[in-house]
Amino acid sequence: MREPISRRGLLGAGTLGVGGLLLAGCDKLNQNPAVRGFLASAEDAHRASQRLIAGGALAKEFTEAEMSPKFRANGSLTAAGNSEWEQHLATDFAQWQLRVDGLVLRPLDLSLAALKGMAQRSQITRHDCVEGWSAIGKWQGPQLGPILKAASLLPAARYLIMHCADKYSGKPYYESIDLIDGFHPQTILAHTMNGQPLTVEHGAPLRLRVERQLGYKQAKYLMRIEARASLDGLYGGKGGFWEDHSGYPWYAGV
Ligand SMILES: Nc1nc2c(c(=O)[nH]1)N[C@H]1C(S)=C(S)[C@@H](COP(=O)(O)O)O[C@H]1N2
Ligand SMILES: [Mo]
Repeated sequence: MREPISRRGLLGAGTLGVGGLLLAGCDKLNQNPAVRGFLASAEDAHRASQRLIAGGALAKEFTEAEMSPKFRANGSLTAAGNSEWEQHLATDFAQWQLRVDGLVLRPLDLSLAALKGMAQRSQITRHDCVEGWSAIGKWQGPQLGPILKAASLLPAARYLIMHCADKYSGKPYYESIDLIDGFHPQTILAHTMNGQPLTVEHGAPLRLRVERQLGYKQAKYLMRIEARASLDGLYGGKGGFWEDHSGYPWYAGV
């Protein structure tokens, strides 16, 4: 199910400089006014140029034979304590819906059936946790990009907040990514892991896979994706649980 990346801008990422990439056009991204705004803003110029050098580069993908026999679970191992999530677990997530809202034209409520009915991507990737372990697993779900398109991001949207059902050490877990990762082909909402429905310990019913970043960005127990203009005023303001509480970097490139 791996898709060839055919856009010139993405293919050229290894050889073109930042200017070349902009000219060659990462077409889809540059057409998005929010991404253009992001790239144009001076305060983000440095980060933007770093991201453009990485460009549309894909995280390495592996073969079935390379999959880890055991994929450790880490962080929260359940969202029990959240009564809404507990009720959904008790009914096998039949009534569960992912909310997509914030700076969008059309807020969405997507059931698991709806997410499974969309075009699926499957990828075998390596998960790297800052605590010093890695595991190779297979993930399946719809790409986030088409979901964002369906919701139609407003021009001011620059961040996508992943709101999770669990608390870790008593505080709500959340994460955020920018639109470059939001529209990256390997950014998927995974409902299936190693060919089985996502288990509770790995984040049932749905988690983010944003494959060019470290483990703590891979938000489990997803409930809501909120498009925002800024991270200010959201929890600790640094864009994620570990960013707020331990000073881990917001962009956690592998
Ligand atoms: N909602 C939520 N997502 C989370 C965490 C968490 O505690 N809560 N821990 C993160 C960390 S640090 C890692 S390494 C991975 C672990 O994913 P796994 O349990 O599938 O191995 O989930 C990440 N996503
Ligand atoms: Mo982690």
